[in-house]
Amino acid sequence: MFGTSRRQVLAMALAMPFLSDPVPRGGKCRELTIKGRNVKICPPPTDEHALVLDETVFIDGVPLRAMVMPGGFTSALNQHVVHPTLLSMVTEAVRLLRGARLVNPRPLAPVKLAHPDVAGRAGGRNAGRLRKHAAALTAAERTTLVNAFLELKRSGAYDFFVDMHRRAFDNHGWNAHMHAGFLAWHRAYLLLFENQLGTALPYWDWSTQQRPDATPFTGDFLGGNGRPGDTQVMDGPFAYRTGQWPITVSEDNRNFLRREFGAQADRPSGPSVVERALAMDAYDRPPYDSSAEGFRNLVEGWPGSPQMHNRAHVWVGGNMLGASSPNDPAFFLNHCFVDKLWADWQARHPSLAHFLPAELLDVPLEPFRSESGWTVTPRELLDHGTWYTYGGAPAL
Ligand SMILES: [Cu+2]
Repeated sequence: MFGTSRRQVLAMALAMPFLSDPVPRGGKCRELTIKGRNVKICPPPTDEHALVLDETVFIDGVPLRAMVMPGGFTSALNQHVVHPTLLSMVTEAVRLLRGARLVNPRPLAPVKLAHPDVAGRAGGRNAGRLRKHAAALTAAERTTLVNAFLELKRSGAYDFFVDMHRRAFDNHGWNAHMHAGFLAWHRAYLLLFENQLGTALPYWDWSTQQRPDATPFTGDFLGGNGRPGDTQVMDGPFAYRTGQWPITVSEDNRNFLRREFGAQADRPSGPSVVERALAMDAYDRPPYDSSAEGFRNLVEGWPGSPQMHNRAHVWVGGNMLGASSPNDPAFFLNHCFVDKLWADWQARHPSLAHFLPAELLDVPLEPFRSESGWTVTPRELLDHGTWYTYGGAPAL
């Protein structure tokens, strides 16, 4: 037997304190076998600012990108939950790989992207775009949207967006996650993406649309759940077998879209959590990370992890768990709803600061400036209405 029993793992953890310490220090690298895979765990660098752990955890010799966060760790394979120890993080990663090979792809060469028209907003390409509730799209609108996704994939631009998000996992220039910048970064990301798409993104209100076989997870839209075993999505336009949606930028060598509804969270967050978030009296508070108390952190989903945004990723499962989660078009419908919640929170609290910390308000967001020449700051993004508006839920 190659597998490691629970008792063996526990015994090893006790024998190697750095495997079970929340933030381990010192000691030598250790090797162990989990489900037949060779796992090496090295003590993280002692530099407190070295939050990204590139050379700390290895599966069959390939480094698993990981980060230290308050209360534990997170890895590129399962970015939306806190793992209390390095050992629990890597054990989960091995399980998710299901025998696939971990890979660390090189960054893709930047693709030339047209950017949103900042100066002439009123007449810009985005102004007036209506982002609808996913269930309010007509059949023709769904077809237009699906075809736009497939065309972006065919052109290579889609995979560049996946890569941009994958690299943002450990980008300290502008933190896209576990940071105050989460909402502004993703608002910019969606705008740039929508601009290439040429049509408005809809939003998936996961607080009320929780059925695994209903919008947006139908055969004429995003397709449904993955099959048992390898969790491969078999229906809809993004199934690998259609030949139109090969996964090329990923943490591992599986080239098919995967989903595993409900495997790690029984259902997405409901209306009461949404209401609690909308009632919060601050956009964000120090230390502006995954332990902060405020709207941004609750909507991102770290308190009571996973909640809201994180929980939608976790509920869908498969590709949605990792740093390259935009591989699943569901990513964009989730983030569109998260962006709408920010707009809803702003409308409910007109006198509060709509983005914090103030010193980042006028700092251009990255990598949008350096990689696509689009200079945009959180301040320029605060009024979403200059770019697009949101439609309401359809009447039942
Ligand atoms: Cu996300």
